[in-house]
Amino acid sequence: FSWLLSGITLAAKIIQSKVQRAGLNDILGSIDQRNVQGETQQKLDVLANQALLQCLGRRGNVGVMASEENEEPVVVHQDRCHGKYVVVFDPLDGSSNIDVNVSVGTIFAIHRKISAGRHGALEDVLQPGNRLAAAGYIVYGSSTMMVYSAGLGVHGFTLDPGVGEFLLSHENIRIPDEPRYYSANHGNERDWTEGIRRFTRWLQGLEGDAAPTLSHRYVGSMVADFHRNLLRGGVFYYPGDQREANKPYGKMRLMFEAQALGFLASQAGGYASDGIGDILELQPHTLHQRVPLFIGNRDLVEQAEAFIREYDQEWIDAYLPFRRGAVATV
Ligand code: AHM
Ligand code: MG
Repeated sequence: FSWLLSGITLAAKIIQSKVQRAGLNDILGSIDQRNVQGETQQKLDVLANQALLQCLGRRGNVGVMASEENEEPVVVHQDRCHGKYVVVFDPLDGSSNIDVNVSVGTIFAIHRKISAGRHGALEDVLQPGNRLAAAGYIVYGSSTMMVYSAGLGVHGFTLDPGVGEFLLSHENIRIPDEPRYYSANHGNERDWTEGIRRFTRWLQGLEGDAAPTLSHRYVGSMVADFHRNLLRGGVFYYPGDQREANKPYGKMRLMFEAQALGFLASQAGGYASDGIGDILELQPHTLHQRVPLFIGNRDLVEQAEAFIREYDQEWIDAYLPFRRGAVATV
């Protein structure tokens, strides 16, 4: 297992060195074009995907990989004794922030293989989050940090650029009892349901009782938003809203984003929900399926569920067929 993890940390180092030179890469890219290479500069998310596929594909114990950048899972080893693990990843989350020098991240989740052969690849990937063997993320911020759990608490490792290794810097991270931040895209408020609007007002101390009165912070890279809230306490939410493109299930991906971060949240004493129940109990139906997401301090997430139950019956009725897999998300 540590051999597999070292594949992830190697890919993370490759990705971070490219992220750090993102602005310079554009300059080099234009030089490349003059050299008549015939190759166009690859976007960082494609490079990040390649780094993970190559570093993990050569680890003997990875049987199947699934990436947000690939339509189908990639089968590496068919037999279980050589490829007993399944790795699911979002190579570079927060892509819209890459070009403007704002933190981005890599998210990964590791399952045990359950099928016997090639045709079971999708079955191996589509497992609920409560069966995860491990999950984590790397945030490429002012420093590069990997936060990881194999089911015995959450630990943070900071990349020491001098040594070139991830060193244990945050042992046994617990989400603080006193939350400080709420994180959501307020630009979408006109398309939020009544329950989400009221929940937001409650977080601001404007609605109901026992309101926490939080500050608002939103990076727009979920890894960075989650990381801050994990260390300081708070809630991130991307609800299902009324916009045509993502009605009624929102934007986040269950397999590539919500499961891994939900696992980490619960390991740190927090909770992740789709607004109805535990994200980790959801049976996935398709690889790229989307899901509403509320994640952070347990009491805040449960309060979101309560507002939804009270005010959003119409949304619940529209969402349940997607949750059951009777209708696929796009
Ligand atoms: P991406 O995988 O295409 O980068 O999209 C995921 C990102 C998350 O990191 C972030 O929380 C969210 O999209 C932001 O979306 P929006 O710009 O709609 O607020
Ligand atoms: Mg993403």
